[in-house]
Amino acid sequence: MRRKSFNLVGHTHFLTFSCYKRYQIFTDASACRLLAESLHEARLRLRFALWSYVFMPDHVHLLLMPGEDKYSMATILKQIKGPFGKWLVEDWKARHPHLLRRHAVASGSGTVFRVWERGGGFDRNLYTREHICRAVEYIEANPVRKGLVVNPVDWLWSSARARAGVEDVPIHIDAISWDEVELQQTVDHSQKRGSDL
Ligand code: NI
Repeated sequence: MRRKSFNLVGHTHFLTFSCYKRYQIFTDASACRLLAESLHEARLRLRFALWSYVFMPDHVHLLLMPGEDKYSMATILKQIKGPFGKWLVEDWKARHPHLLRRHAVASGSGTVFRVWERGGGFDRNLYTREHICRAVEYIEANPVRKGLVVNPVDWLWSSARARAGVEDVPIHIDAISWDEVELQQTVDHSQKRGSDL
């Protein structure tokens, strides 16, 4: 992680991670479906709530709330990104071997295929209504800012459609637990963070 984050109860995490060398992996619908599947399985296994997301061509934003009191963002990220990476490499081996070449990195005596940028990406703790609202807006407006669509709901791979009530969406989102968020605003965060800052 380039930015320190904290595995604190009741905190929302705003995650950003990018494709290796910013290659545009997610212009391919089957890559999007594989990431959706990986995210779905991680969500079932680790019981986090997904509040917002967008798959951009070369990066991903997620806003999630871990469901367990004891959680590790490193584990959550690994379970989302890891299976996807393996499946994508298998898929490309069969369908697009030429695409795989640019992801090949020498490792020891062999070759590994790098799908994600190294370093894990960014992880920000959010714990106020204002910051969470702003993050959702930022995430869902990303395809509009990049000129990919006119309205957020026009982008298939974001939570904007589900939020607008569209039922046929590839990934369902969870309702934001505002009660939990409000509760967090009463906690003194500077104390909890301690010397980590
Ligand atoms: Ni972005």
